[in-house]
Amino acid sequence: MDVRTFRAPTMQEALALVRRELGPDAAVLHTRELRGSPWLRWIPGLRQIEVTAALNVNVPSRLATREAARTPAAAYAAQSQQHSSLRPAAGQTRPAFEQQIKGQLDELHSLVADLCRRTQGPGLAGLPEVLFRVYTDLIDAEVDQLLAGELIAALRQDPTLANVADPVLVKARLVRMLEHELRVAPPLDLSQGRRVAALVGPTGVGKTTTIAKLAANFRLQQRKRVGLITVDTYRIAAVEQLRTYAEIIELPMEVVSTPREMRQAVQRLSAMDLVLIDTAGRSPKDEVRIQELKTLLAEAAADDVFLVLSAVTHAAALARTAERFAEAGTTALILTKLDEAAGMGQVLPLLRACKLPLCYLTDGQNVPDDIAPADARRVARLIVGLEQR
Ligand SMILES: Nc1nc2c(ncn2[C@@H]2O[C@H](COP(=O)(O)OP(=O)(O)OP(=O)(O)O)[C@@H](O)[C@H]2O)c(=O)[nH]1
Ligand SMILES: [Mg+2]
Repeated sequence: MDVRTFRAPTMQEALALVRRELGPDAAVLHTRELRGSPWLRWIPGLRQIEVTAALNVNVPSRLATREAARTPAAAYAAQSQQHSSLRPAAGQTRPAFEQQIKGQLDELHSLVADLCRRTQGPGLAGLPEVLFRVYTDLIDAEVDQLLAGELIAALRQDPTLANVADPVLVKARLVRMLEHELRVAPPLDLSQGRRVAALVGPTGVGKTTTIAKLAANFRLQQRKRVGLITVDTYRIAAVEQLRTYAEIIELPMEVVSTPREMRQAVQRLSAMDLVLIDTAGRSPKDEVRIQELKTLLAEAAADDVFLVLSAVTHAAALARTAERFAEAGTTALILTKLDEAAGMGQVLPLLRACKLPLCYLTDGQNVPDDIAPADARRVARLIVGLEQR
């Protein structure tokens, strides 16, 4: 073993000497500062660093090679080589130690696999950039990850998109795909005779406001005779809210609280072209009150029972609500508050799965302007983000 000692005024210079004389594989065995008196060591030239180094010693070299020093990754690799001393803890047997490491690796593996599944969705590996862009836009528009993955997988199969790099063109294709899946119903048609329509749904979704919009449009623009009924007897303010609209638009209004009163009120309004029935918001969890509603509406012999849902509702809650209100005999959907929704993707599962067609859309508080008949293309464009509310 060739052990040699080098001295220089600084550590850097001493190590440079070691490297020059013994090469980059030399092992530094010891370093020390040679001090004279405390006063003398501040005098330039009197301070000395001594490095003892050797070749062919089985200890990791403390001299970073030039390659290792060049990049952070290489430096890290060189460093971790020096420190990769995974050992069993004191008292731990080798098999127990190996088992522990295996457990940690398995855990890490399942974490990474889960992360890949979440970020890629089904069938999205190696996705062309344009489809990846559309995928992330769908997620931004509140489309559920799995559903977005399914839609992208379907687009990927489409040969007409093979060389398309413009996300707008891909979205336009998606709109055509979706619009065929969305069921819409035409707006209320009074040409065939008188209609009785009720609006039901959870609290605060916009039932009363939507009734006012419909009533004002049919009365003021189409010159139809419109009558209102409210079964909202739980809160005086709710009755007053509808009465205010009735007075402004100059419409007859009835307040009912029992099935019998409902039958009588509908009869009193028999000369009307359209009777609109407002109901109190009900929690989808309240089965008793949904049954009450069913009995009341049966007495009214309603032609249309619109389920009013707010677009600012989570997909799962929309599906649950539609299912619960089906008990009351719902026939079509009205989607409100499009203007408040960040994206429209959350309504897509409902619109694809629900048997009820979408009939009206509302997008603001203004009576009577902020309402329009549902249009499948517009809804699809809103969902994929090609159109804002
Ligand atoms: N931004 C926005 N607000 C709306 C829309 N429709 C209704 N609103 C507002 O939503 C709030 C509740 O509206 P209502 O019509 O009272 O709701 P409701 O379903 O009758 O409520 P309950 O009778 O309490 O169940 C009001 O402030 C309305 O102005 C809409 O399309 N967009
Ligand atoms: Mg109301």
